[in-house]
Amino acid sequence: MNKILIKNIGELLTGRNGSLEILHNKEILIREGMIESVGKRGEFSEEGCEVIDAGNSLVTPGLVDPHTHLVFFGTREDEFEMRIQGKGYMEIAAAGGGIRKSVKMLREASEDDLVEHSLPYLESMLRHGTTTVEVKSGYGLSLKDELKSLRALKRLNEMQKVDLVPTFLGAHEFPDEYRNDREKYIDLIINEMIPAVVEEGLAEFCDIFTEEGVFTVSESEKILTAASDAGLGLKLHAEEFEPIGGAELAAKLNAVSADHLVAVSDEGIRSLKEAGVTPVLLPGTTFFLGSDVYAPARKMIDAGLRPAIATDFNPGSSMTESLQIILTIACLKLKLTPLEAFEAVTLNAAKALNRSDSIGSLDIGMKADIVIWNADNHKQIPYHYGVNNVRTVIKGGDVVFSFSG
Ligand code: IZC
Ligand code: ZN
Repeated sequence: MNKILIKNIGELLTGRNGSLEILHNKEILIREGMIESVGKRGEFSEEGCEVIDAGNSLVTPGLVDPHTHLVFFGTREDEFEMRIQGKGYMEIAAAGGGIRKSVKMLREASEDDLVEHSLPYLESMLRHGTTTVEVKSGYGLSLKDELKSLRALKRLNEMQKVDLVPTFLGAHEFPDEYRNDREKYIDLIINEMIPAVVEEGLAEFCDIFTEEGVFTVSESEKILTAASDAGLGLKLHAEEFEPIGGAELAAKLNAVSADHLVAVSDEGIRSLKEAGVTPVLLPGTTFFLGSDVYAPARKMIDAGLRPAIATDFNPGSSMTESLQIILTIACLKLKLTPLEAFEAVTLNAAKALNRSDSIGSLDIGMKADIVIWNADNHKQIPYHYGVNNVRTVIKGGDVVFSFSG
């Protein structure tokens, strides 16, 4: 396989001792799709190498997006307009819009339709520097339609360059046919969906929308315990709108991540820290919902947590594939420094996916997922917003995208 030398790196971001560090005047040697060595400028021989000249610009790990709902069918721009006119997310959902509208649309699509619909979004993510993406099911809400979504995801993972981490989210909402029999839907998830998903090896994680008006904390505990017993890692949509104890539940069940956390309590923050749960913050969603109340990111950092951030890419509450705009929002609204924001989409995002040993850093032995930017330093990325700052994307040692003007 190919040997690549990335030379003339201006600023290099890489993980060291658990945090992201800035290094200068480095070069990177890649072999067999992995980082073989990181050295001083001019240290490595160019012989036998494909040489990429970074031209003194910024080089970072490929970005990791640890929370998306990418497998959907059809869009919901009408709700965007309703929100501008003053309607709330939960209000639109209660009126039959929201997730349930996406469920209606997805149920009418075939597995092939889902693959075809999702592919351009993944290609767009790659062009924006994202090399690994977590993707949830959750717009099927029946055995057949959840399996259809996860099978489409498996095919997508095999047919394009972005690495996909599949999550089963059958507990995203109660489908219309079970709205008056919650117990029965929960039984269906536990006794039919989880076993089928695990049997076919279609998911790594199980997630749930634990929220006032959706799944209660005790319903969530029942479902997540069954998922954990079946061998799935755990994630929760916790305290997006109301602090009902989703963070404490995430801690109690040793979830890998607790996501959203806009309304998390101080006690919730303490329990996440004690249990080692990674917070995944979704400031693009708060922005896109037109709210002014953001997750208390600084409080979490002060408590010793290291938050990841994600796009939450979905047709309702965050219609963007780009982690770059999310970096800008994280800096302005969560008050993360640009370096903390980059750490949140590299090291910390990899941790939220149980993949710290292979992605999110450019240490020796890590996967060669690398972005070369049209920028001198990392601060320019959240600063130069609303455009694509990517110059070159390298995935597993292959150049998979180059900006051409
Ligand atoms: O389709 O609205 N919050 N799930 C929980 C979502 C947002 C996705 C959606
Ligand atoms: Zn979500």
